[in-house]
Amino acid sequence: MIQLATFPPAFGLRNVSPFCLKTEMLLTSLQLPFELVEEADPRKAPKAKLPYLIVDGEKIADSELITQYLDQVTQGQVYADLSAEQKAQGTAVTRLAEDHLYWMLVASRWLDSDWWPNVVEGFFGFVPKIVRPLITRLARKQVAKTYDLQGLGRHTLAEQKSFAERDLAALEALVSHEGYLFGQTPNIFDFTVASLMAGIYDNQPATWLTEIAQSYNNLKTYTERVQAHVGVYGREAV
Ligand SMILES: N[C@@H](CCC(=O)N[C@@H](CS)C(=O)NCC(=O)O)C(=O)O
Repeated sequence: MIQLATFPPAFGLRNVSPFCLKTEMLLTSLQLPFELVEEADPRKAPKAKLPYLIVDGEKIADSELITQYLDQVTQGQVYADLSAEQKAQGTAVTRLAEDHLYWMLVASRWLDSDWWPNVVEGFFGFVPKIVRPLITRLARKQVAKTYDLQGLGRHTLAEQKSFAERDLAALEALVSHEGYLFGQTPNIFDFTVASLMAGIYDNQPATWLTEIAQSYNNLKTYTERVQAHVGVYGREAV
């Protein structure tokens, strides 16, 4: 049985990481039997990030490499019916979502001082209480450094928000009013966008990014549509 290592629920989200949720959606849509296993400490992952897949004792890390692996073992089912142009567009959208907008989701949770206590509670419950203040401070410093190196961290918050608006407007314009990115069936690229947006829309309490995203109605209904189609939701069941 395939196992998918994901974070424990946090912030009202059953599956808190967009990369983990995307992979869960993909495995479900491919109808491959799998189980979720919780890993609270990403340092235990092969590349110190989640998700990773465990297949016959072998660990495959990184959602994109997992996607390639699943495409291979299903004889090309992941990208079936996609033209070379659609694949190229999907890859470009993935980079926008995962290498740009995603970082503002991280910053809106970790680097907003009002939101930060939720991160401590949601992500660091597994750390012994005595060392938690030290460990969380160091982890936050590391995230701030990464955000700075990425480049977004060098902008004012108002400027970061304007970058987020342009990313969201691009996604809003790309996603269809009724169907999915490339037709009437969602595929891996829809899972990429919807899993990120589910985290942005449904994390509790709202972050500054949630508030900005609320006005993108098309994106919001699309995010719901993708989750409903696959039957996999980021948020916890109510
Ligand atoms: N490129 C990786 C990104 C995975 C990733 O950034 N995971 C985050 C959670 S959303 C993580 O594990 N972060 C822990 C850390 O950086 O310490 C993928 O597609 O799997």
